[in-house]
Amino acid sequence: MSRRSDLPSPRTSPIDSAVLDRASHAVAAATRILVTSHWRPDGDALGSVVALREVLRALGKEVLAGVPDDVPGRYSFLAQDEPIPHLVRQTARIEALQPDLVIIADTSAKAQLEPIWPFLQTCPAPRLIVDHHVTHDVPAAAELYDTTAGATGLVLLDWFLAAGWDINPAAAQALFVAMATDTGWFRFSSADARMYHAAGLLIDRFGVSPDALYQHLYMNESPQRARLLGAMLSSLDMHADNQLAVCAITREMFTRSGAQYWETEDLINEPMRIGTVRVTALLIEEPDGKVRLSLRSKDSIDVAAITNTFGGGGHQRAAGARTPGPLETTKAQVIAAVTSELTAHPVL
Ligand SMILES: [Mn+2]
Repeated sequence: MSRRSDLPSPRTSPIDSAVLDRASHAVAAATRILVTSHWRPDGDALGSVVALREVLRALGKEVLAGVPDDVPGRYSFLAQDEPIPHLVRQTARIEALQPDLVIIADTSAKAQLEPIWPFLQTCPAPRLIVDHHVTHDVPAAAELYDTTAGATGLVLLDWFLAAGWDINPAAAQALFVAMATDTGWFRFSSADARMYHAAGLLIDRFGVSPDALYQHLYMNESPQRARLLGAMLSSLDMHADNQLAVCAITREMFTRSGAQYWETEDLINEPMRIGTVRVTALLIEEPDGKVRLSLRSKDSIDVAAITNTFGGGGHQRAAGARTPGPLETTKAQVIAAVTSELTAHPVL
């Protein structure tokens, strides 16, 4: 393997240092800061919110950091001493704070902020956005916007280092969780050299323990979920020359396993382990009989284009839709739609 010392350091943020400085000055000028992120918060959203809370408080700022939603139980360890509040239930606290800066992390889309957007829209404080998503329709006075970053946590880490601010152990852990969860524990293509270097830095210089975090995040499931996984896998059907895996979770499986609907997160990735599989479809029967359809693709098959025909959307490799059901009808339609895409785009 050749050495590629001619390449710039993978630690380099593509954000101009003048832009980083502008964001740091916005913080320096503020005393009361509201920090928030998107609804249905994930590890990147919550990790970013917690990291900002820690770092800004260490700078002497008064900080209210919350999300417009409940925090999923798997992330509660991030903020054990002071749980992350559901901001929509805390509007009195926001009004009492009278923020002179609002920082929005891991989204810049109004639709993602919907429960809190009416408040944000009328709040006179300047807005600072830190984000890595393509959808971008929230105006801001300053923005740290880097679509090449695999996580908002990575954009934040680069900013904190550039600003020379203290990153305490809770902030370092939160940044690591943000980066690890948004890259599927450093497996997705978004886990590039810059991401691995940043993770190494958090371990080496800031004392993060990946093993403990992995256990919190991924080895912490309920027996009910394990039973649901078993039921889902026994429903596995292969189509299109074993290129399409189809699984279904019925209402009866929920009842039998005792698992909750939110515990279906990540289940769709299991059939993706099959070597011949290019697309996986998971159909989940909801309490009202409607069907939540999820599709994943390993290669060039655009599953968002397929879910669009069912009134849904998403990304090229991960998309979803809700259909009126019943389950068997949706299943037959999905098998037909995906099979025709697979046939039209054979592996070369
Ligand atoms: Mn993210």
